[in-house]
Amino acid sequence: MFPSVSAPEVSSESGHDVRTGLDAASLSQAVCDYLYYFQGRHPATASRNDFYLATAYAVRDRLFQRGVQSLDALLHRPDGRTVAYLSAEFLMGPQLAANLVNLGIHDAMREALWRMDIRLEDMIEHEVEPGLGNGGLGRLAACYLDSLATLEIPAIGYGIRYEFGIFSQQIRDGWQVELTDKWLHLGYPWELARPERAVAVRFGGYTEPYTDEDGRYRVRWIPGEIVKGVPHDTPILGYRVKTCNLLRLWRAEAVQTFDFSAFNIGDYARAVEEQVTSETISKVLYPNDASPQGKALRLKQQYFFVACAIQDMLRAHLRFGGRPETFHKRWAAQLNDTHPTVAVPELMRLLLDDHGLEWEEAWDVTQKTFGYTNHTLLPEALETWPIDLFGALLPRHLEIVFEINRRLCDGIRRVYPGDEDRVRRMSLIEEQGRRSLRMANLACVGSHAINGVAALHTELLKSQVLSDWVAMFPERFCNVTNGVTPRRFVVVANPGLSGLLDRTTGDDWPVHLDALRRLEPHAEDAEFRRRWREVKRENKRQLAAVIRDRTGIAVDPDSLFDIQVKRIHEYKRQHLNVLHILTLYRRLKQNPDLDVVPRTFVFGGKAAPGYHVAKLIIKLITATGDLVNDDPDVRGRLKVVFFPNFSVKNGEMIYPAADLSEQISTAGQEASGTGNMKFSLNGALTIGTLDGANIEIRDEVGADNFFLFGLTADEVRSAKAGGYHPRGVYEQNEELRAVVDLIASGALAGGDAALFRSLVDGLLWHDPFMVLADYQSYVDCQTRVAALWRDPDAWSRMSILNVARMGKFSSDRSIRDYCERVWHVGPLGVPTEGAP
Ligand code: T68
Repeated sequence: MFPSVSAPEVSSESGHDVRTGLDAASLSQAVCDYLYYFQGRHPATASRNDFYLATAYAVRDRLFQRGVQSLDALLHRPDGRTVAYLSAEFLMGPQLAANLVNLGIHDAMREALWRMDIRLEDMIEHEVEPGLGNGGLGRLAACYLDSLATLEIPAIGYGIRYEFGIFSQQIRDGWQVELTDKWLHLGYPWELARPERAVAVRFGGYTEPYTDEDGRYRVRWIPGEIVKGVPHDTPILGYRVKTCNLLRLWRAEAVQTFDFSAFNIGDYARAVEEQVTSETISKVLYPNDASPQGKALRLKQQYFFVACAIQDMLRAHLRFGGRPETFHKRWAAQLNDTHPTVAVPELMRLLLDDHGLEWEEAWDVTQKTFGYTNHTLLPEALETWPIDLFGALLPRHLEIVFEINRRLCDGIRRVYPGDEDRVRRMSLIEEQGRRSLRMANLACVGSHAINGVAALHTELLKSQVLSDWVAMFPERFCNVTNGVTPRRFVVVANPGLSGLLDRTTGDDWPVHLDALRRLEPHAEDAEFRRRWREVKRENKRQLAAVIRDRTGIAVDPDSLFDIQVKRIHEYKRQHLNVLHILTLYRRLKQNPDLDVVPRTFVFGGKAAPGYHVAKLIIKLITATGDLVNDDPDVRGRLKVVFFPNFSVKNGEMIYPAADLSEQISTAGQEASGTGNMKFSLNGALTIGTLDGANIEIRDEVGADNFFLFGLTADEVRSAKAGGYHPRGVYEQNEELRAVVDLIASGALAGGDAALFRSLVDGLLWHDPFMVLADYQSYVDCQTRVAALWRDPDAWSRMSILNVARMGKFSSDRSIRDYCERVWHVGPLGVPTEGAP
């Protein structure tokens, strides 16, 4: 145990202390000291980056101080579990402003920097975010870390420290161009490398049986390659609490930097070869958010971070007196989708081979340790690994997987004698085509809890994708609807609204989001509505300035800001949005004096580099902008903007400026969505389908305060089963026909009718996401939106009620649900009912 006396006390607000003080004087001294003594800079000649780093280091000290004390408290508690959130992605976003807010020193730091003639806003603006995730799944992991710390649940996020995160997106000639991300370029001040905590990870080779001293049959794994995992720790402080958890990301390095035998004979290139191949593992994030590519390097990444994490957890457990067979009493590990699922055979391997447990005991520990969260129903997104590839990389794990499968199949046959079809469906091994390992099945069999991320999603999982698993293990299933952190997405992102909320409802809403209900009576107060609009108007003005700066497009802050930002995917239907824009455009062309509501359509989001249709949709959006924005008949009433490089940082600017949130996926496709929550929490009204968490948002805010359109998931299914003919829909709808023809004509492509041909043909002949089927309902709904917009008081009233009723969608509520339903832990790891 660490002696707790050595830990410095967290100082009070008034204590003037360079290391720990939270007052402006201490902070400015700390920043200065970093500049001088750590960075070797004089304030007079220091660059903006120098100041940013010094500021970040000063904040980081105060975080780590709390981190050390949190760890100390953890080590002294008698029992209870720590949560390990295993995720291949953590999309953390910028750290400075969020940490200042959580520490409660935003104003003190502003003052501290001001004394040095530095603006805090410039420091915040300067920050480059680590884009170590693709989208919703990675951002959810980050929101959950924030809530875990805020709820004072001991937790650690385990993942990969990619050297290159998600690409940075530029738009050139209307097309997406990918540039390498350089988040480490100027130094990343929030992390601390811990080379002394490095672990070894093995790959390849072969296994061999042997008999141990007690005459027991054992297996050992002789690896063909060993790589070092070096942890890099980022402190995760909760909001206005002392609990500070860790995000521990692993970087792959060579075990020996030089192969001296090669070096000595003069082959320098070969000497560093091992280093290069080892480091490749954590080099780059795969930029696909849906269809996995089955690449060996991706499997290596998955095993790499999982092996590091489990070793780290087991080491801590044993070091503090735990025994291998009580591992699950100290750790609750969550699998964020199937990406970390190789953790199941890895824990089995360690317990069996390294610690000599019997199979049944090891399996019991393993199942009690893991929970599995599914994030998608898309069949193409369910991960599988070719058996030959898996076995070549992880020969011992394959043996263990085969044994898990043998026992699983025996179990199925016992419960369903003669039902070989069921055995085939539930088997961990897909035997059709190239034999492969089904990771979702492995996650299901290896976990005591399985959850979807919104009520509809969990229902569909249970009735469709995982129905066999529900039949056999009904008690494992539960739903945990996603949530988002109101600290980052309101307090940090929308200070204008936060201030108004504080003054109106009191300042406890960031941690008790249900307190926003207190806003409801104010919806009837005309003066309050005016102030509400003022906040929104200022956020829109700021976004308009940024849009002008980044795209050259001038937009009117008084127009309706109609926004769709998320990954580009056919199921998310950005092209349905475009069809509506073109409908309005055509109406204006036919009658330039038509009284339309001025709108600014903003799109943002990245397309996977190999997803051609998604990239074509981006081009369609920018081409629509080119057609519409400067058309004299439009007279500036419609503007279409593609905001480049959507990221957490850009999102923090965009959500607070939205009037209308586009959540228009085909019903049954979007597992949950979390952007829907961020928009609504910032006062945007939602136009959406009955999909994912939209359903629950609508339930909470009230059907009258939500613009609903489109087929339901059931209707989509029966429409498809009954033979859906999009061409027929097109032929029978004159306006739809006209806009589709407009796209097909080449009018958006400088006369090149071939450009959007594949997109148009896809819609007319297949339309798997029912874009045409939902077109009319969507356009009609948009007409209702426009009508409401003309009544600012009615609009504001609805906007206020939306915010007031969003309490359920705090990630704090989601984390409480996980604690209760899945992890069985409480604050500081105190066990709750049902704990193993
Ligand atoms: C998203 N999934 C869901 N996946 O699409 C979204 N996938 O509905 C949900 O709200 C969110 O998860 C959180 O639950 C993703 O974001 C990925 O990013 C991804 C990445 C790699 C491989 C597969």
